Amino acid sequence: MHENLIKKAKHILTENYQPGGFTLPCKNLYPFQWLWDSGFIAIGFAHFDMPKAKQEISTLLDAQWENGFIPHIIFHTDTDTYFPGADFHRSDLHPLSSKKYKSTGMTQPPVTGFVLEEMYNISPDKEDLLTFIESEIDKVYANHRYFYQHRDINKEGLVYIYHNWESGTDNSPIWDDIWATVDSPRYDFKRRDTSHVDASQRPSKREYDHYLHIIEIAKQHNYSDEKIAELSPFLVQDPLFNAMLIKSNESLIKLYKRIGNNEDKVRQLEQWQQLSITSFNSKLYDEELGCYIHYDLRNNKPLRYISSSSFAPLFANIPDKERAAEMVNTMMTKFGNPEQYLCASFDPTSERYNPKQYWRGPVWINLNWMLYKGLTQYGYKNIAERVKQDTIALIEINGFYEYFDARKEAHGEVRAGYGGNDFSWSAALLIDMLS
Ligand code: 2M8
Repeated sequence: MHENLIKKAKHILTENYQPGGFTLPCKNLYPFQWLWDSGFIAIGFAHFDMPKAKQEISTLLDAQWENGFIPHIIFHTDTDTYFPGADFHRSDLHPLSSKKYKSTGMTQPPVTGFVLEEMYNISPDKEDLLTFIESEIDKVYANHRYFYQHRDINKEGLVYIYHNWESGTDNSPIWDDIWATVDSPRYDFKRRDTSHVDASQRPSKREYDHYLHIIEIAKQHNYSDEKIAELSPFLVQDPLFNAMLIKSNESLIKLYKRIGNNEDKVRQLEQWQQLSITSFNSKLYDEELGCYIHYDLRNNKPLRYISSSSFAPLFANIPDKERAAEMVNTMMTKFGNPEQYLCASFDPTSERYNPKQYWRGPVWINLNWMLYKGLTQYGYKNIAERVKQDTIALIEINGFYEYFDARKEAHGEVRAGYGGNDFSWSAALLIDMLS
């Protein structure tokens, strides 16, 4: 079953793999290495080419800074086909940044811990994988220590993101409330993304002004975490980001126990984990909406919107069974109309929903993959199966696009897969779902 799809998916990953030991998210559109893309890509490669899966993670972790931080883009080449590139981001401003690689000064959802566990579970050769994990795991641990030391300003076990690009869900309508409070300058710059894909499917010029403005503030302070926490107009506790950290904590605990002789680290991880889960459940759950939401630390208020990020905590085992049932009910009521594919990235009943525009509504395969795993874990077999079948259908009808229209009626004569084509994580995670 689906042999041709799997064959095509493997071909895409292999084609996007680069001599530098990493994989492009998508040719032309994203010409470097991205953090969470790399994690998902490694899971895909693990099914048919473990050396590449390992290399992907090793290259990513090789770009880690001395303080444990892992950047969101690693600029392996000098191409100027992406904006903003290395010269804009200037990672060299931070005293502890990598001397070997140029990068951004922001990060992305911390997936690396659970990716190592997924690779271990996939591998037929457990001994070999454990040796690999032993060589890399302390770097991931150092990354988590960085988060708890520098990004948890209230010491409550919840870390902040200071830029929408750190969330991975770049132009989510959730950020509109924040942009309304920021008076960013109007910059003069040349976009590159809109020369590769349709501008109406990407963020607006004004949104890019905000994106650049926050980076300028961070650069003025040499990417100091303390200064960023004090000055960034964007300072958010994101349920997707924090759920990834919690999921990865859990994986690190399991893997360290398997390796043995790491009691101190296990104890520390368990402490972080307990505080994080408790605060996550008390601070980020919205009883009335019946799901998790974002918290705006800068303006001290919850951002009460439902997005696919609201359900990611299922993947990280965060809600109890009763709460999980409420969440599933919210999801099916708002997103589960049979005329729609699961799962739109933003609440389809909201006036801010846009089914074609990037993170403002379309379905994304990485979120579907998490949802599929989370629902399965909590025993929602039928809904999990629907997420899986919808994912397969979207790719079968359109190809391996970056994101997809959630409305069934949109698929037919015209293509309703958007953004870049031959997109790596769509390929990688389909391989995993079908294996
Ligand atoms: C998108 O983000 C980049 C900036 O990081 C961009 O639009 O230029 C997002 O979808 C992000 O989640 C993803 O990691 C990246 C590469 O696929 O593209």
